[in-house]
Amino acid sequence: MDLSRRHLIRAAGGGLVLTGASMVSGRVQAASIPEAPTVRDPATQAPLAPTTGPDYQPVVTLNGWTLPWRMNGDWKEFHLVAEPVVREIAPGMKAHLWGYNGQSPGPTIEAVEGDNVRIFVTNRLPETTAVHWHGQRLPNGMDGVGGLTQPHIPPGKTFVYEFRLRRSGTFMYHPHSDEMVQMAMGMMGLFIVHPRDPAFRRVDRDFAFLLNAFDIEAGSYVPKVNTMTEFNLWCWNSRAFPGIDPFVVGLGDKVRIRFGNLTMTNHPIHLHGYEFKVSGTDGGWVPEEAAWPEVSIDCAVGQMRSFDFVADEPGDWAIHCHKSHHTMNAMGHAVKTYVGVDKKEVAKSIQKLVPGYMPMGSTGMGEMGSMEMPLPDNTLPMMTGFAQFGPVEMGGMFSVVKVREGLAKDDYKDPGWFKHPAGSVAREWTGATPALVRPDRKADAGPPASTEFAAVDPRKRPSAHGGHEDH
Ligand SMILES: [Cu+2]
Repeated sequence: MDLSRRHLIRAAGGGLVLTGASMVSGRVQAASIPEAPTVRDPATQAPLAPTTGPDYQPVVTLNGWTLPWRMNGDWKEFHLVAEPVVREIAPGMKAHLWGYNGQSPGPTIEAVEGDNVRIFVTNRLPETTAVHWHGQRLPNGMDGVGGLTQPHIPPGKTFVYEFRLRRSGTFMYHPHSDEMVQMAMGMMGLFIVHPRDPAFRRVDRDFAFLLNAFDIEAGSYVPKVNTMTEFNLWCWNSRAFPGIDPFVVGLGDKVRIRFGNLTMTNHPIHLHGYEFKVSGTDGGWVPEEAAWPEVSIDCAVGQMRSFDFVADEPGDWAIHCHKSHHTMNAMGHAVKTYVGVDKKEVAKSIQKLVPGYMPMGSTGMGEMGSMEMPLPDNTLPMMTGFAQFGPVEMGGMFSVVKVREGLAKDDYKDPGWFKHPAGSVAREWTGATPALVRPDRKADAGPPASTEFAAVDPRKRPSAHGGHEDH
């Protein structure tokens, strides 16, 4: 039997991905390990549409890719390679991490409820590893807990995991061997199981990412693996804004966004412009009658959530973690607050000692968003990114859901910035303004200082001449 044709997987972009040793006979193939494809490009790769078995809408892994597989009899075979990788966190910064098949996170494993999966794991790390299939129902010996359910996988060895996918849903994989170090180094991946019934809670666009965090000092490349909470890079799929790709969706599309949290703290993920419903967790589907509407969904450590909405409002809608320190890149938390402090005089004295010293933050930190400051090697500005109206002043866990009319079904290309209908953008008021400054202020006194604005006490009745009566 010529198996080779069946092992061609068609990428949605039209490209063909050849997986496995498809040029050899079935018998040899059955005894061999499938190829382990590698991707290093940090851009979001086209999803892999199914060519055998039930149809499904493939997931788009944000700044990632789906692992090709081969069929071997009744088994869907995958090959993960645990290895050191170099990951660009955002343009201008690279991290030396550990991951799978050339990338952190590893490639997304995608299959269908009822599939028999055989996953080969080769260890190219300098220490032992093991892979836990988070959320999957499986025989205990396939659970991947080093020491407890299997021997740790020594460097250079390949282990094989075999189990049947009993239910559909949003799952992940991560090490359970020197777990703290290996997850701090970026080892993790998504495991999406589609329903056997192609119509079951189907959407038009399905996105997935993992929340992860690193502590990498400016000028260095390797994460500090002992950091517990004070991370300086808050990432989605080991990328930080502006390195995170947009979620491109067509107007009217049914959209699902799935995410899992492998950081050390919770993240309230907030989407602007829509209400949505949580459709699933790593425990399974939330019955439709049990889901309530939300605009933010908090995800605890080790949890996964998927939420669904209909994209009926065009625009560039922000999606981000609502902890505002998590939409910042590397920052010094020890910096004092200078809001309201006039540092002009003291800055002059400091500049005599430290040439090039810049006083900052007297009016807030927003000035950093538009400033070109020299940075140390291999780090990211704390707040950055530009859009059509100016600096976005963000970093970390931030991206944009771009909802556009007339997109082709599988078009995930960045469509650029939203063209707002005339008159629909917030604008400067140029008409008559009610008295905001003290009535006793001279009209030709120039722009008012903050102390010259009138404090209006709503409990006091305005007097006939427009000011306020004191009692
Ligand atoms: Cu967060």
